[in-house]
Amino acid sequence: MTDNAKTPARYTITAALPYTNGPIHIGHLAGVYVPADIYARYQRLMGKDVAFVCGSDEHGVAISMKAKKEGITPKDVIDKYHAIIKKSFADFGISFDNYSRTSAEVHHKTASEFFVKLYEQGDFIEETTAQLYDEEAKQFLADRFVVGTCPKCGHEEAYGDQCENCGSTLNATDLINPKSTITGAVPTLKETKHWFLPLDRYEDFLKEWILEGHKKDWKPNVYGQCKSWIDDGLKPRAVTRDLDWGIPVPVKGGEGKVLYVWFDAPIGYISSTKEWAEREGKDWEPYWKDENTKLLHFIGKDNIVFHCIIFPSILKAHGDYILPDNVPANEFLNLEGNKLSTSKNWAVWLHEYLEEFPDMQDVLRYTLTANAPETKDNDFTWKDFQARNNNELVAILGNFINRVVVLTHKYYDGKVPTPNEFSQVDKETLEAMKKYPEIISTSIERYRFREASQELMNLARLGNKYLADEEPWKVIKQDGERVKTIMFVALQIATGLAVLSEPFLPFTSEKLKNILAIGSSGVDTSWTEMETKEVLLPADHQINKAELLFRKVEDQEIQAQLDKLEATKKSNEQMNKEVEPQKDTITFDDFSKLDMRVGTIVEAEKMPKAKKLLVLKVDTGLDTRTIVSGIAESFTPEEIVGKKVTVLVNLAPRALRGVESEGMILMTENADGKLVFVNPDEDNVGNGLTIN
Ligand code: B3M
Ligand code: ZN
Repeated sequence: MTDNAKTPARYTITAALPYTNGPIHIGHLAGVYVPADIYARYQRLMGKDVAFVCGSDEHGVAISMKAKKEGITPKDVIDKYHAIIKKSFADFGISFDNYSRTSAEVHHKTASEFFVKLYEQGDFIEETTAQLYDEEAKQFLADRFVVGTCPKCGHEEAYGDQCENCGSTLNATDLINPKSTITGAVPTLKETKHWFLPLDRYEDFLKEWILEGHKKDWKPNVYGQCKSWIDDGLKPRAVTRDLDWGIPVPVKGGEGKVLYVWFDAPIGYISSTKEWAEREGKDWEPYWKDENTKLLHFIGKDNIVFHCIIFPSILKAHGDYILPDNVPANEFLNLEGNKLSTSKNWAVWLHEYLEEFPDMQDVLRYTLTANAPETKDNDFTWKDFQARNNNELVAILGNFINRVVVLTHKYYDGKVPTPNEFSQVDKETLEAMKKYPEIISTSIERYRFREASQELMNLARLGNKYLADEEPWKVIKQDGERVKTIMFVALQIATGLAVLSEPFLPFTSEKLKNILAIGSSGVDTSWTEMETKEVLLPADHQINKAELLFRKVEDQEIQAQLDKLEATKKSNEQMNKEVEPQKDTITFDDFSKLDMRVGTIVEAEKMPKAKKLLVLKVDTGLDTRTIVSGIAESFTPEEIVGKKVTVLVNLAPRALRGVESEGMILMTENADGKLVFVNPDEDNVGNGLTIN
């Protein structure tokens, strides 16, 4: 059934620990929690021993920043959002075996012990280096406390530890034009001691384990990212920070320093497993140390490097732990054509959804699964949500079940009828149904959840078509015996749907099992039995009354959601319109140092793998030189060749992604926020003209 050679004895399934700096939105759900939950529920149905663990990620600069912004303490921040997140996951039916938090004592202890063990084994390099420092805030600038231009892709909002645009991990000192996010100041350099994990020492191990060992079974997006980092060469990474929020560095000389959040957070999976095992009276160790355990990390694509390169290197260094068998990372989900953003409030928040659409968890689960960003970024639209609900859940699945249940009550007082001889169509329909457990299993085992959800809907389609073709409501008038057989077959399909929908639509599956009086309330049919069992729901079995599985979503409800987003858009625009304050004055002497000339763009091409950058050749009158410009999102190379532009020619050259840029093209933004060239009156000037 699966392409795994041996059957694992148990599954340790982790879902990325969300930062407690804001609530959960649909991007998190589609990328991580819904697929992880489908997988965990499925393996439990297969009778597997599963530990599905998660928890709140409560350290790191994301939390400190939120606290500063709201004028409260980091502890207030984590308590507030941990509660919101934990409740919304539970209400949404994410079936974690344990949801912990990294502020828990068990986690501080586990992470500290890990650090000490690696320290004592000599796995770290201890080094004093110059780090970015904010003189005004009197603080070192690590991680999200500093932003700057990514040296790899030119993204201007890269953090000190990572560029979320290209996924690269960075050291803060790699950033071009770094700026403090606390004060806006340009940082200075100041010496400080840290512990580094020398990732270069793990290159051979990573090559063998990932590049050779997982070429076939890891998703191409995950494998490809890993390959490019390993091919680029890995560098030592600091695993400690000069911050006041986090787990104190537990070794001599570590006073006043904390562990880097990405050192402690993945260890949170282990701590969460320990907490669970303790509560359940189990031994946690096999879940992390037994080779026969399948360890899986469900994450979003921005977390790949931490789960595939850094955490495995830490586990490897420790020596006692197993490595992940797979890291089925997803791409991103957008909302109505725009990137989801917590700070811009461009999101559908889970806790709000649950209030606005009570008892409709499965509709969101289904929409996010059917349109999951598994192989590329995808877009969530409210229209699609409505269509998935009205045209699939209501019109196909809901409609089929309703007809079966209502007719069974109408004709037989809710008792499953005894069938007569099966026709060819009956036999084919029952045979077709028996294939679904395997079809859906295969998709799930391959982490293809959208495909799996569509197969489930295909089974409902099969049932719908069967009823529409056999028309028991007509046949009843002339051939009552035939109708018994038709209804018997239809009831078998309804039972199959109750069983197979559980991982995807757990609330619906539960309701359906109650209606059919199966599961805890009566006849028992399991996923695996479905293939072999002749009869899923026996004759004479009494079912319960029909109950509404899905309701139609009306146009006004969708409009209300769209209006809400429109209001968000308006208020964001309003904020953007607020004119930036004037910068500090400069002297005339400062200004006259700028040497600006009129030039002509003679060549333009896109910088490979950089969304924003164009590489230009500009005739400045002095020479023809290369200038790298961040305008690729506003102009195509073709449309700007031949354009006259103003060039700052005496700007110190700097390398952008390995290309030396010798000057700057002057641009400005028009009232709509669109970039435009500061260009001279095109026809009347020649190259090289000095601008005064
Ligand atoms: N909290 C990052 C994120 O939410 C981080 C994941 C940790 S998983 C160990 O994207
Ligand atoms: Zn980047």
